[in-house]
Amino acid sequence: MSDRILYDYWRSTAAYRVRIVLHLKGLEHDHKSVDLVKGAQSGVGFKMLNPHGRVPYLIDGEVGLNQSLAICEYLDEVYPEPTILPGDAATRARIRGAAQIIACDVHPLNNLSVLNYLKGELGQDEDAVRDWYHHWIDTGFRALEEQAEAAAGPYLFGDRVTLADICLAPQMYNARRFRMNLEPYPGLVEIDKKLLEHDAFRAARPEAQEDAN
Ligand SMILES: N[C@@H](CCC(=O)N[C@@H](CS)C(=O)NCC(=O)O)C(=O)O
Repeated sequence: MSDRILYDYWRSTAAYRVRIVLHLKGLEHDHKSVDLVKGAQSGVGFKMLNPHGRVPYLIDGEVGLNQSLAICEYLDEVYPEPTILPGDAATRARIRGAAQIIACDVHPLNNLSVLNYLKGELGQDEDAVRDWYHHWIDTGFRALEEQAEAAAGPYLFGDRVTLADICLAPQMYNARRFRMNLEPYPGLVEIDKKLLEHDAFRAARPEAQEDAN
């Protein structure tokens, strides 16, 4: 049993980011599945740990942390090799900016509780919810496509995997899951293909998780 435990769910986009970083840095860890479909995130047990009631939540020895970007940056500071924030201050800020397009501007509008609110309280049908989902991904992907086309490759910021790629791959998974047409973003598709050849990304993908169903 490891003293590093990731509370996650196989289909959680935010937890997927943390899984990639753990594998990239070769950090041993155990998983505890929080079944979001059954509402386990709102259960007393999990909420005692994380009052925000969301995954991921990471325990690293004495340290307990929520929020995927905060966890990824914590892991990068404490276990710096290989870094996910390479380069000078300006480059690191650009990498964070690209990551935040997904993590702050796209994902919060498309997470489970938002979709349930649209369907439930606001009475929207499946087509309207899918259009909403695609719309917010499109706004983010259009901006990132420019970065992808300017990149020397194979990844968003050159030849090293960064926090931006770590946010991109899970969002591409979601876009495919919700049957989005990815033709308008050929640069992102190309980068995602390369990322999925990377061992850390393969190990972290949803279907490779024990709680996948
Ligand atoms: N900003 C948070 C978002 C966390 C989040 O929304 N997690 C989702 C799964 S991807 C969740 O736990 N949703 C449960 C719910 O909406 O009830 C992060 O990056 O960690």
